[in-house]
Formats: sequence, structure tokens, C-alpha cells
Amino acid sequence: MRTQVAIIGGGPAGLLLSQLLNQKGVETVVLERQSRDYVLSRIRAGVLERGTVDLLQRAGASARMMKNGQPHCGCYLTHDQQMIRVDFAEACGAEVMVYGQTEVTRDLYAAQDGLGATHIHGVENVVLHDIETSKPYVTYDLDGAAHRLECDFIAGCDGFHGVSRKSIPQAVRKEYEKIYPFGWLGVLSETPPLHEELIYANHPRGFALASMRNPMLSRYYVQVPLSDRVEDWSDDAFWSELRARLPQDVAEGLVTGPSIEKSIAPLRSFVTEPMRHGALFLCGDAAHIVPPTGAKGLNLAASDVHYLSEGFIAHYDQSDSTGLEDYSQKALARVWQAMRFSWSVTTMMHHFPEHTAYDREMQRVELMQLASNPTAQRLFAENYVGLPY
Ligand code: RFL
Ligand code: PHB
Repeated sequence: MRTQVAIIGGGPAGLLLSQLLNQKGVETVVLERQSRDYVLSRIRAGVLERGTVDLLQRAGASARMMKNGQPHCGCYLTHDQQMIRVDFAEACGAEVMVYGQTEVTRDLYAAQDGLGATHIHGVENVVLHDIETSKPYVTYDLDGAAHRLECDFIAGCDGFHGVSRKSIPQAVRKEYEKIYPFGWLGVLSETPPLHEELIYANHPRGFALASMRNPMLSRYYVQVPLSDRVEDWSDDAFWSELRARLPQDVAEGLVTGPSIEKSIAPLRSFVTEPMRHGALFLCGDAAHIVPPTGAKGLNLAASDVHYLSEGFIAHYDQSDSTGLEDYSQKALARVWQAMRFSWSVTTMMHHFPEHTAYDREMQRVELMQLASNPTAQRLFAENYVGLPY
């Protein structure tokens, strides 16, 4: 088989890239390890930046999002009992869209089906070959048979644990990593959300987040030690820990119910440079991971796709390869800004085992500055709604 761009991974990055390229007549084949149902069962991001919303509109995959998504003009950060609201609309004239990654993925699959795009699910043993030449190819197994996909380029959209990044020789790769000493225990429940806006809570017992998917679907998180296992947490234990970390008057309004999903995600910051090696371009979590505190992971995948799709389209339409040559540098400039924001919000909001009374005062003062200083609010808001591409 032959295509122009072989896309490894059919998560949001791979699907959105495929969609934007197919719309402009660039041929793609998406190779995905899991089944479509499995991909659609993963509960992940919930907050879309304005740039991600625009891209989904351009991709023709936004009708359900515009109908069911919830535009949010602000969010709350709490310090013990104090609620601090950051008004995005007032601080920087923009908003975010609360709409789950699962739904984004579903919309992208439907849009791809509409264009008759090629997706191959259940592939195993994906190997990238000759990426330093102009004739790269990918081999994989499907139902026990070996296959070969020839292409002009390979887009590595296979997430943090994928094969693409590891195909770049170690001597060429520079990696930056920070592992945080905790994870997030997340619960999805068919209950009305606690509040109309998201609440990020800094409490002496640890961080908590009250988020949502729709008027009858809530998403909550509490910070937990890395040694905790999901089985250690009954629903009752989760609800009582969440309640304890929220301001009392807010917690009184919490409606609890059975969890329909419960999982623990460790927190990590990670960047690999460069994001291009020969014919291989890394995109999304394959190249970088942020802790979820700033709601940036999916949004960074979208901004990478923006730069990369423009590069491929200019290459095929106008024989102009500048966009592909500049891809790594442009994408990384934005990645590092989101890294800084995600790290700073994580540091400001979590309980770190090694923190002293001094460190906790630094968190308090930073939050008080956010409560009272319009410049601090603007900086937070501009980063949260997403820096321009
Ligand atoms: P994905 O989603 O991991 O998709 C990669 C795909 O590649 C497939 N794959 C392979 N296919 C073929 N061969 C192989 N060898 C393969 N290896 C892997 C996988 O099966 C998968 O389908 O990466 P992508 O597309 O780059 O998308 C990134 C986002 O999923 C991720 O950044 C976000 O979910 C992060 N994230 C958040 N991002 C936000 O922007 N806003 C948020 O509010 C937000 N909240 C979150 C989050 C991530 C979380 N977890 C669980 C890590 C909350 C949580 C709890
Ligand atoms: C979510 O709703 O899953 C969510 C929202 C905001 C974040 C992280 C996760 O910062």
C-alpha cells in the first residue's frame, strides 16, 4: 500500500491531522493499535482553547461541540476557604469551551468517515523504516499478516508510549523531564456539576478539581500519592476526600452518585527536541506531556497539528517546504510556553511532600496576587484560554 502521509496513532492528534489533510486532498492512512471503541472509552481532557475550537470548526467537526459544548468565561481557584475567580472575558476578552475529548474524538471519526478516510485499527508491531531518506515506509502486523505502507512522510501521533519518538536516534534526541510526586484520581459520575465553572482547589489535604462534561455528567479529581491504587478508593472515600478539600459552603452543594469511571493518572512534564527527524514529524503527546493542571495536553496536540497540516498542505499545493522545515521550531516555541504555564499552576495548587511552611506561604501569596492584581489575572487568563498560534 502507498500513501502520502502515514499517520501512526488515531487519537485526537492523528485524527485531526488526517481530517485537515484529507480536506485539502492530501492522502493519509491512519494506523491505530486499539479498536475504535477502545479509543472512545478513554476519558481524558475537558477544556478546549479557542484555537482548538477554531481548528475543529475548520475541520468540519464542530457541529455537536457548538450545540452541546459549554463556553466558559472564567474559572475559580481556591485557597482553603477562599474562592478566587479569574474572569477570562474581562482579563483578555476570550473564553474556553468545556467539551470532552471523548466527544471530540467521536466527532473527528464521524468527519473522517464522511470523507472516506482510511483508518486501520488493531495494528501490531509498527516499525518505522528509512526515516532519514525520502522513501520512508512503515511495517506492521494485522491479524497475523505482515504489511508494508510506503509514504512520503510519517506523522508520529502515537502518544507518549508510542514507537515514533523512539525511532529517532538517541544521539539526536534531547529530552527534558520532570516527574511530580503525586497523581490525580479522577471520577466521572452522572450527577449535576458542582458549579457552573471549574473549581481548582488548593487545600492542606491536597489539590482537587471540580469539572464537568454536561449538565448531568461531572468530572472530579483529587491529588493522591503515587503509591495509591484505584482499588484503594471506594466511591464514598472519594466523595468525602473531595468534599474536605473544597471550601465548606461550596462543598455543601456537592451531589454525589456512583462513579462510572475511576482512574489514576501520574503527573509528568516531558519534552523531546527536535520534533522532526528526516521524514518523521512528531505531534502531540508523542513529543510532549504536561501535567493536566493547565488543561493544555489536547490543546498542544491541536496546535502542533495546525503547524504540521499547514506545512504539508503548502508542500503538496505549492511545492513550498518552508512550513515543514520550520515545524519543529514553531511547535516547540509554543510547547515550552504551555510547559511553563502547566508547571506553574501545578506548583501553585498542589501539596508537595517536601514543601515547608515557607513554600506553602509562597503558594498563598501567589494566589492572593491572582485574587487582587489585574496583571496577574490577565497573564493567567491569556495562558489558560491559549496563546495565539
Ligand atoms: P493520545 O490521545 O495518547 O493518542 C495516541 C494514539 O496512538 C495510539 N498508539 C499507537 N498506534 C499504533 N501503533 C503504536 N505503536 C501505538 N502506540 C500508541 C494509541 O492507542 C492512541 O490512540 O495522544 P494525542 O493524540 O497526542 O492526544 C493527546 C491528548 O490525549 C492528551 O494530551 C490529553 O488527554 C491530556 N489531558 C488534557 N488535555 C487538555 O488539553 N485539557 C484537559 O483538560 C486535559 N485533561 C488530560 C486531562 C489527560 C489526562 N490523562 C488521563 C493523562 C486529564 C487527564 C486525567
Ligand atoms: C477535565 O474536565 O477532565 C479537566 C478539566 C481541566 C483540567 C484538567 C482536566 O485542567
